This record gives sequence, structure tokens and C-alpha cells, in this order.
Amino acid sequence: MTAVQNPGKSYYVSTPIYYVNDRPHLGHAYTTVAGDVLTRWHRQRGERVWYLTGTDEHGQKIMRTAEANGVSPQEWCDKLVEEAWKPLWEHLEIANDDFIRTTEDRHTARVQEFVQDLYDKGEIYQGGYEGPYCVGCEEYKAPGELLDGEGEFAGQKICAIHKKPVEMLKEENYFFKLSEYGPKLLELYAANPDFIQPESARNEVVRFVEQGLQDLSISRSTFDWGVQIPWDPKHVIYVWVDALLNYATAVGYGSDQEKFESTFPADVHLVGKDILRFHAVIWPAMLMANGLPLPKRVVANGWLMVGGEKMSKSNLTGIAPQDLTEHFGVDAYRYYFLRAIPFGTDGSFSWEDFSARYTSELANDFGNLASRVAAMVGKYFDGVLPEAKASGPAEEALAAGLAKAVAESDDKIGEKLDFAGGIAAIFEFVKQVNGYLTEQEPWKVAKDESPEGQARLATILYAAAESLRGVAVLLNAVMPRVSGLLWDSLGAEPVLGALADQRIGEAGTWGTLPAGVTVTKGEILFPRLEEKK
Ligand code: ME8
Repeated sequence: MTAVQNPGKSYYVSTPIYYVNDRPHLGHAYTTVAGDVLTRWHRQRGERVWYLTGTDEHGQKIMRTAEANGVSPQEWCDKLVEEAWKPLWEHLEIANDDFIRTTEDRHTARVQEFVQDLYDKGEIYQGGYEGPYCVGCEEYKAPGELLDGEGEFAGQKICAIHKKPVEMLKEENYFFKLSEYGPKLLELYAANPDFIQPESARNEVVRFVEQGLQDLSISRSTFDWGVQIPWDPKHVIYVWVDALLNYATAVGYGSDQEKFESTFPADVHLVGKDILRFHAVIWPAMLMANGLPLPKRVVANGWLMVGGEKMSKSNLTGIAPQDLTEHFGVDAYRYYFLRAIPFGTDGSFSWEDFSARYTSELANDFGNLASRVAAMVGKYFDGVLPEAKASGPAEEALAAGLAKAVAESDDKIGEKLDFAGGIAAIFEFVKQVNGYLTEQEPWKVAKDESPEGQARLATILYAAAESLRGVAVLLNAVMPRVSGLLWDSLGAEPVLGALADQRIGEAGTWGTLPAGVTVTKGEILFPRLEEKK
């Protein structure tokens, strides 16, 4: 088991802070659920953890949306954050430690200080720029990155991500000397092969930086919805510089040194691959320029696709998570996307695939197992978990299977962010437990009323319940509510304490659930889908 490397510092994980021009969709929830599973896992390793999410509220995109809706940008953001974003994270059982909004004073004041510091150090200069700008990306584009528009956009250049025309912008701006950081960034990537994950994302960034970086325009003067440049208030700070700094301001940068030092830098910045360059190039360069420590890893998830297109708000392909949780429940929702799509690759969502996995993996393999074991302890032992007095090789194999599931899932989920692989390792064990019951046939052994027969029956049911104890601990990060139901049905809480306090490192210790606990057949973990309609 991996030891806590720096007990003084929290394991710090962030999501992107999302634009509040619209409501959240499956794509946003995908990254946020992944971060939640990762941080719950590390909490169960006994580490101090800090999980941050929030919203990106400045820039032209938000300003235009607010205008189109006839309200001020601040009113728009307040409404969306309170009515859509925060409630969704609560609904999906996201256990974030903080929620940062870039319009909060605790953020804006510190952003100004950071940029002023860079200016004082000579890292920022005044200049002019003209080029194509995508408001969807909030980014100037290189002409080579653009596509030729078709149909209604024929004759225009369009953004490859948003598929909307770019606008030619010409401005007198302030620039950050990003071009000077190319060699240092390449050194950083070379010295830390895991800095950018997955490998394909890393290679893309390395190629991009090797081609040579341009200085970065960090201010805008044609609109005012943003944080003012302190020495020249006609300008607002470029929304991406403002946004990236949330990772520092939210954990005490410039305001709470003790918290800052015990949290910063991030261990994992989770991002979609669309915003990888901002996090793997601009962000570390900004930190280097100001002498601050660099994040450990930037991990890019792939895109959830609908009909071959990246799911997005602007293409109207964004599906609301509630449409799925209503049908499948929150736990299955959290499970499905991480189980079905290897983290880092693109994946398509389909109702058929979700339904098939729900029924075979969750309802049949896992849910039925839990209810059968509880029913048999009820039937044969009046709901009191018996002692295992006649263990043999079959039980040893089960204990070994659990230990293997613990080790594999800890490495894959906790270290490699291979959620699909980690969950598969846990479900491999669930399958083993099902196989064990099929082979041992406790319902037949029950008919043997001799002391040996009864001892064997007790041993089988103990082993099955003890296996489920391990499964509940391992699945808690992915499916906290259902794992809690299982924990309750095993009568574990009164003797072992809260499920969230169970340590991953001890989950494989066979014999942890004491005989004598009250096992009850509680709520069905995964009700049949037809019944829900
Ligand atoms: O980019 N598949 O915010 P944003 C997978 N404000 N993940 C997806 C996705 C999809 N189809 N669509 C969105 C911004 N995401 C900036 C971030 S951070 C300092 C500033 C997820 O609202 C994914 O994590 O456009 C992606 O990077 C993020 O949402 C973009 O959210």
C-alpha cells in the first residue's frame, strides 16, 4: 500500500471551473464525478484531501449570454450557480471541500496581486495583437487551427472545437512573455513523464511547445466584464489567466499562507482534453514566472460524444445528468461513465449500453448477490451472522481474491486514475463470490442437519458476508449511497464504524466483520429498470 508521502500537505485535486453561460451537462459531470471518486478514494486511504470545483464567470461568453437574457452578468452567474451548478453537484453526491467563483472578492483581489507581481518582475509588457478569436474557447487561434465553414458559415473560418465562425480582433494589450518558457516547460515534461496524462495528451503538448510558443495576450480592453488590470484599469485580465488562478486563490494564495502551503500545488488537475494546453503550458509558465510550485499532474479526460460530436452546450448535444439519474439512480450514474469509458479516451453514451450494464453488472451480479446473502443469513441463522468454524481452501481463495481486488483497485483508481480498470478489478471479485456460492451451494448444505453440515453452512455464509464487507468498502468511492445500504444491511456500522472511515489498506484483512452482527435484507440496491418507469 502506498504510504502518505507528505502527511503535512493535502492531496489536492481540482476540476476545471466551468463556464456558467449555460447549465451543466453530462460532460461536466463526467470530470466532476471522476474527481469525486479519486478524492473519496484518497480519503479512505487516510490521507488529508482537498477537492476543489467552481465556476468561471468572467469573459465575453458570459457577458453576451447575460445580455441576450436581459440581465447583468453578475445576476446571470448568481442564478445559474445557485439554480443549476451547485444543486447538480449535491444531487450527484459530490463531496467537494470548496466551491470557488471567480467573481468572489477572495479571488479577484488575489488575481490582481498576482498579475501586478508579474508586471513588477518585468514578465508583462504592452503590445498590439490582431488575430482570429473564438469566443467559445475564449482564445486567439492560429490560422492553421481553423477549418473552412460550410453551409450557413460558408466562406468563413470556423473554430475546430465549437464549429462557429471566429472573429477578427485587433487590440492594444498587455502580454505575458510566455515564449521564454518553452525550454523550461520541455525540461519539466522530460523530468516528469507523468506530468501530463494520458501519454497521447502528453505527446501533443510536447509537440506544440517544441514548435515554439508565442507571447500571451493577457488583457482585453473592448469590454469590461472581468478583473481590472491594477495599473491600467481600462483593461480587464484575460479570462483564462483569471480562471487558472482559481487553483491558487481558493486555497489561500495571498491570504492564508498556512493553508496555501499545506494544500498547494495540486496533485491532480483534472481537465478535459480541450483545455489541456491552458493547464499544461500556460499555467505552469505563470507559476514559474512568479516562483510558485508546480502541479504534480495534469490529467485529461476524453470527450463524451453524441452522434459522433463532442457533447457540448453550444451544439445542443448536452444531455442533463438528471435525465439519466431519474431513470438509473445516482449510484449507477456515477458507476456507468467511469466503468464504460477508459479514462482519457473518447466514448459515446447510449441508453442501451447503460441499461445493459445496469442489469447485468449492477442488478444481477452485485445487487442480487447482496440480497441473496442477506436472505440466507436471515433464513438459516435468524439474521445473526454465524462464525466460520470450518474454513478451507475455498475460503482461502476468496480471501486471496479480496486482497487482490484491494491491491489492484488501489493502484488503478488511487494512483493511475484508471477508473475502469479499478472498478473491473472489484467486479472481478464480485464474480468470484458469485462463483463461490454457485459451487458451495449453501441451499443444499443447509439440508444437512449434522453439526458438520451446519458448520459448513455457517462458514459459507460468513465468507460471503465478509466478502461483501470488502466490496462495500471498495465501492464506497464510486457508489456511496448503495455501498452505505449494503454496509447497513451487513450490520457493520455499530461494530466497525462509518463506511467512509474504513481504510482501503485494511479492506483486504479477512475476518474483519465479526460474527454476531445483525444482517438484514434492506432496500433493493438496484431495482429493476421496468419498475422505475
Ligand atoms: O473550459 N466530454 O469551461 P467549460 C468530457 N471555464 N468532458 C467534457 C465535455 C465532454 N463532452 N464537455 C465538457 C472551461 N467537459 C473553462 C475552464 S479551468 C481554469 C477553466 C468537461 O464549461 C471537461 O472537463 O467549457 C472540460 O474541460 C470542461 O468540462 C470544460 O468546461
